[in-house]
Amino acid sequence: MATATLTKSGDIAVIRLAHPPVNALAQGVRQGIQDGIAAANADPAIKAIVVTGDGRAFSAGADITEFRSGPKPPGLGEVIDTMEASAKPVVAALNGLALGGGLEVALGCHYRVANKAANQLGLPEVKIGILPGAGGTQRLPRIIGIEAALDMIVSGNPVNAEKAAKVGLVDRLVEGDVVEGAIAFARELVAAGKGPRPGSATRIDPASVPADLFAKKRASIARHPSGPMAAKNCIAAVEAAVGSDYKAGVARERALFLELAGKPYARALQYAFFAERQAANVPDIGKDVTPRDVKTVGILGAGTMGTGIGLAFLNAGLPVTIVEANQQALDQGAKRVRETIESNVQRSRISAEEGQKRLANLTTSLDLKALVNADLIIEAVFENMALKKEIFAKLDAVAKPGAVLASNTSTLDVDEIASATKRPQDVVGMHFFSPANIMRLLEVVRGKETAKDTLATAMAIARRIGKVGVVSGVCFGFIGNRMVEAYLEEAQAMLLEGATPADIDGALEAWGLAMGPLAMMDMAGLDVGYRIRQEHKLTPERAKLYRVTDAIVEMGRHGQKTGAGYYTYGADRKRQSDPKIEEMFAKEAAAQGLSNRKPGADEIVERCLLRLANEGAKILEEGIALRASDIDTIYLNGYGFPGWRGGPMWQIEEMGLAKVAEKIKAYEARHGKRWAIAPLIEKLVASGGKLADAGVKG
Ligand code: T1G
Ligand code: NAD
Repeated sequence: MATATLTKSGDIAVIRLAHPPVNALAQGVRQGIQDGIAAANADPAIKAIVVTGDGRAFSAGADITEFRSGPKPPGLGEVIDTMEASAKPVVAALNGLALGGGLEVALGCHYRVANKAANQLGLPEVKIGILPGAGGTQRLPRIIGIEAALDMIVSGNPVNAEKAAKVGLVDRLVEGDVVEGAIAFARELVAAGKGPRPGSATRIDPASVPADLFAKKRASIARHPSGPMAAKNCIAAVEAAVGSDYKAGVARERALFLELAGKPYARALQYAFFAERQAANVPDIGKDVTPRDVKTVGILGAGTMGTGIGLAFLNAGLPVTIVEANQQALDQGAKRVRETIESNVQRSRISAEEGQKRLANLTTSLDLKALVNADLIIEAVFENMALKKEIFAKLDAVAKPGAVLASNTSTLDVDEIASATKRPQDVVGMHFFSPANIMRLLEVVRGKETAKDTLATAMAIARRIGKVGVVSGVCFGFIGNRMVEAYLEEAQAMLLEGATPADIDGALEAWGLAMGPLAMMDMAGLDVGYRIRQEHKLTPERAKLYRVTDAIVEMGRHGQKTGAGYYTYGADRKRQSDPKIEEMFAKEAAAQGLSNRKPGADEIVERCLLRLANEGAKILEEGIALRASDIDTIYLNGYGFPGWRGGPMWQIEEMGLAKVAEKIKAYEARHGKRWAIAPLIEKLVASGGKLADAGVKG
């Protein structure tokens, strides 16, 4: 149900937006506001109007699900203009988040009152590839000043109620019931004879704006997470507020909005928004499955991952016990955890009190028995099956009944690990990404015997610690790393064809990836892949592709940590091309009889992308991934894939699967069977189907 209701509290009318869960401004809500304003103005007993939201939000803005069908009248801009034109003062009572169109509604009110629950007030439209399209780019600068408004609109980041009060976005902060507070505020206005105060009425004097403000902002958005369009148009819209009257400014805002709406980058970002939320739905795990209660967390191993995972839980307020086999490793790991928390305090990211709380929540031990009370135990020891099985057998003896036993393995078979226990139903993979306290992705690996409530617990805890949980079945590398294998392999092939590491990384980074494949390998450590290749015998074709990279590792060049890998790294950690490496590839190419065809930037991007997506399609068909959008969510949150490109699966769907199939086959003809097309793509081409419909529903 989407509506806005009108009630009366004496001489004050209260309009309440009601559209659970976050009062998105669907048609019924817009109509309700418009009707409410008209009714309140028509009622002589009413002196002022309060607008608030039902439940936990004021409003999360325009209803994104309406974007595809196009909005029905009344338009939001029109509704807000009606509100602002009210002859009786309108006061927003910000009872919770107000984002996008939600904040624009509040800006259309003449005054704003908030309590602490209004912890997210912002215009995040840029994050979904558009700009505030209901007057926000014109009213916000008039109300809080051009610089603060420009920052909020271009970053899309919200402010909390206190900050909002400081910049003049909120007129009064109240404790307790915000509607009561807003009613009292409205009565004071009436008593003082203060009427409407339309935000749009102010004129921004061009002389008050720093001369280089917009130029500087433009220079700062080269790699904006929303891509090359939205932030640019946001800046232009705010610029249009300077010196102009509101009407002219809003006309410019509209034109700039229309340049973005429905365009590929915006559609990709909106798809990504829903894909992320969809990933939380596991079809056979309904609301009837209750996640287990997690109050305390145990972690095994205080290495890179164990400490990062520990921090992720401490940051979310959970008590953590880290158990190690080695005193020195334990001391070092604990030190790293403490230093990270202390540096967060020093940089004012958290208060000293919060820092103390987090530090006090950390316990360390060399004894597995310290985990007897843990509700969730995450193993992050060396990547070795025998060791992991030994540990899970021991955990089985120690952990309390019902504890969830998770492994952070990146490649090993979770079913085999579970078989070391008498409770395989309690075992699940929780594959964090490094650095685990920062990266948002968590692959939740569902074993053959993983119980539904075990899986539900892992997914719920992911959300609680601010991660995006995505379910994967068991296979080598799970979803993300299995795909990355194909991608890295293609990069090897192109190095042998004469592209330099800088050509490959440069092409992909220019296309939008945070980091190209070779720089990524240098960062992760070239020895990591080397060891995996040694353990799992490669086919002769693959071994040939990796010959130079193996030689680089054998020279002691393990990447950033040794100061050299594909690139060399100076004290500033910036990568520099190394002709020696280029020569090594050229020599090997000659030995293999390959001609130097030096693929260009477009081909580099296309081949990397198609290898990723082709492997993704295989993973989808095998049921390892539940849906194509889950695969994209993994790439957007764990692999530096830009949101405005939607993800590898979205990309090939956009290209058109028939064309994609043609290209893959052409590459197969040129490069051989590593390019074998995923049967699913062929099937979908034949049936005219879509990847989006290929996985599970729900
Ligand atoms: N439209 C439609 N559905 C929405 C929605 C929206 N704006 N916001 C949230 N939902 C759904 C969401 O899909 C999920 O559904 C449920 O609400 C709970 O969300 C003219 C152009 C508000 C911070 O970009 O950032 O205004 O999965 O799980 O973690 O200028 O949702 O339960 O079926 O995310 O507490 C601008 C987007 C729109 C805000 C809440 N607004 N939303 O986070 O819960 S454009 C945004 C969010 C605009 C005007 C324009 C977050 C949240 P389901 P959730 P949460
Ligand atoms: P690491 O070498 O940094 O740390 C492993 C730690 O485990 C060491 O401190 C070691 O002393 C400790 N350990 C060994 N045996 C133990 C035992 N019996 N009991 C308690 N502690 C013991 O390794 P890492 O990079 O943190 O990787 C850990 C796991 O996480 C591996 O399975 C790895 O595949 C996985 N993983 C790593 C990454 C990454 O980027 N490093 C990413 C995702 C997953």
